[in-house]
Amino acid sequence: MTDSVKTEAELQAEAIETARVLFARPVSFVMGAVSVDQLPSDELPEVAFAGRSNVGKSSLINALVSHKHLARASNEPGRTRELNFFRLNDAMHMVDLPGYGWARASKVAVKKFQNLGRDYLRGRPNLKRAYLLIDARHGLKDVDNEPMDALDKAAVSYQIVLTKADKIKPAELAKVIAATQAGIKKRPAAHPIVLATSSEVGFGIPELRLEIMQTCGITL
Ligand SMILES: Nc1nc2c(ncn2[C@@H]2O[C@H](COP(=O)(O)OP(=O)(O)OP(=O)(O)O)[C@@H](O)[C@H]2O)c(=O)[nH]1
Ligand SMILES: [Mg+2]
Repeated sequence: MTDSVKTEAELQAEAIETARVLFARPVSFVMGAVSVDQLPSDELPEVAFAGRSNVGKSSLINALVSHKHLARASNEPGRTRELNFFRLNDAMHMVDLPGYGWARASKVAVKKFQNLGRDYLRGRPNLKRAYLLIDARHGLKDVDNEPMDALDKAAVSYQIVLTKADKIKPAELAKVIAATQAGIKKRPAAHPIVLATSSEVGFGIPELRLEIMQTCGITL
């Protein structure tokens, strides 16, 4: 018998493949909620994508499901103003949140959709994890402290995902990852590992799919 025990690397490759299959399953837009009284049912496990305006939240959702235009991405900051819910394989939701730190809108309008994101993050029982996106070129900025403080205070698990990794050299990326990991060390609700991605070239996307699948407890 040559029924060999699988190596760690083989198991990881299999898990990555299962996650790829999950994210190739049917995905649909459920709704855009403009208030927290309108959210869809909270029966399915859910993950949400938060971060500064223009950091690449909508693009990342599109990259995960290999669709170009499922979530509306745009160069115009403040594109996403609602909580946009997407259902994957009738098994989980992904939520595209409005961005923060966007100066070029009326203060009242900005506050309204930023409060919406904050209220959602604080009060959603089926939210398994928030992914807080940070531009790999810039790393953590002061403006990112507010959402991290709120997530720590509400004890909502979150993980930092660097975006637009294609825009910097690998050596710089390694430095930003290390600096970001150091920057969140004392944050109680932050996952210690910082992931790096590029929606443009697909870097880090298979690994993020696996993280999300495991976080939502999905098996195929
Ligand atoms: N080079 C590169 N560009 C990216 C990447 N991800 C997003 N972008 C670009 O960044 C811009 C903003 O992307 P969005 O996905 O719309 O950003 P968002 O975070 O959803 O923005 P808001 O909805 O305004 O909060 C778009 O022009 C994208 O094409 C990436 O990985 N690499
Ligand atoms: Mg968006």
